[in-house]
Amino acid sequence: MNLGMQKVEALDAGHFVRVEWEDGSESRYPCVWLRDNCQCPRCFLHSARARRLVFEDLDVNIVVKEVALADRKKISITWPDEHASEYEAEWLKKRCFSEEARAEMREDLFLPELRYWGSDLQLPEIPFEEIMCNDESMYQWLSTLKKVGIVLLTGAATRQGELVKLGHRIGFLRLTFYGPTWQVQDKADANNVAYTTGKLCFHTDYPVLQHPPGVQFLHCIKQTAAGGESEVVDGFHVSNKLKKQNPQAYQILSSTAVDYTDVGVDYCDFAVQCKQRIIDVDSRGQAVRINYNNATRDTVFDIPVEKVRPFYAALKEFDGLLNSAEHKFTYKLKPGDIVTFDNWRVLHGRQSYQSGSEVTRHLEGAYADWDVVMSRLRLLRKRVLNRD
Ligand code: OGA
Ligand code: NM2
Ligand code: ZN
Ligand code: ZN
Repeated sequence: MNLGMQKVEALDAGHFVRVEWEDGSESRYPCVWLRDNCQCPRCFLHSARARRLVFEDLDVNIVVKEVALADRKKISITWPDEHASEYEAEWLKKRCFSEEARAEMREDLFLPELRYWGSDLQLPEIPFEEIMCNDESMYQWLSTLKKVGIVLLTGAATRQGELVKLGHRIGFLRLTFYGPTWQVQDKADANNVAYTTGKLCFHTDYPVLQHPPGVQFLHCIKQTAAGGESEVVDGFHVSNKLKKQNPQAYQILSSTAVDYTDVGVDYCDFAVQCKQRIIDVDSRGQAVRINYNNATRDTVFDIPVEKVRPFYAALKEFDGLLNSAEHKFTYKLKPGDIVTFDNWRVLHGRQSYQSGSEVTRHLEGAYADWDVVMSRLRLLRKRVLNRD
């Protein structure tokens, strides 16, 4: 990382700057990018770590007037209008445009590595107390949550309010129409199927929101004796399988906009509508978010009539794979457990249980956004790996 530079030169009539590193490797930087990213106080506000330069002042055809090695750790550039810029070796090296350097930076910033699982999942567990008071454990928790998609926190108090504490530890929770946190229990005139004793088939929460919550927490406060078991499945793993086994079904689910609806009263009154693809994919066709809740899928279905049956057939294929014994993992929450999972990746369900005059099962739930969780993860990673 502390590599110096041994040579610097302008190329292509001043449109590029080429740096030769001490190990003989080279990097090329477009001059428009260098000018855009001048780090001087006129161009860059260091207190905000943000660009001051306004785009209208950037000449996209700019060329260097002069470029020189200030020392082995710094280059200096003079621009045609005599503006002077300096760039440090380490700063440049990290921003090299080579495929390898960009991949390294991407991994550093987004931690994209995923570990897929099926019924063989070894549910990662960390004591709640540990993550609340130890940064290293907190880092272990969030990095595993990102990589595996699910972590069980154990030994929390069996009363409401633990998730609010967890939220403060991360930063803040995501408020929705069901409140800052919400109580999963059998309710009279339930405003959501989750608030009954019925079976919940595999779903992701809240696809009716345009930006569904990225992370979900379910804290078991009370567990019923019979029934109420939890099920989870790795939606990305199953999507990969579907793509291989039935590319046409995958194509339909990743392109059809499905209507979702949620109307009622809770934190306040609401009438939410949204169109989501059940499998959201990136530009390479890789699943990046599952948006599937059979309960809130609207009766309104805004697609041409001849596409309706093929859509149901495709969804049947996906649902069949989700529920296959090789893919799903079953467990039962105990009072004091908090299951934390990637709500964009992991689908969850629960077995039905007996209703009665008393509440025999009570979970407190909450959401967080991936932006907030990843932000905390980056900060912890820097601190834990000692890279401030
Ligand atoms: C939910 C949910 C799971 C459970 O409330 O959305 O999935 O075990 N609950 O009750
Ligand atoms: N609850 C659990 O999409 C959904 O309706 C998921 C949300 C009610 C907050 C359930
Ligand atoms: Zn400048
Ligand atoms: Zn749910």
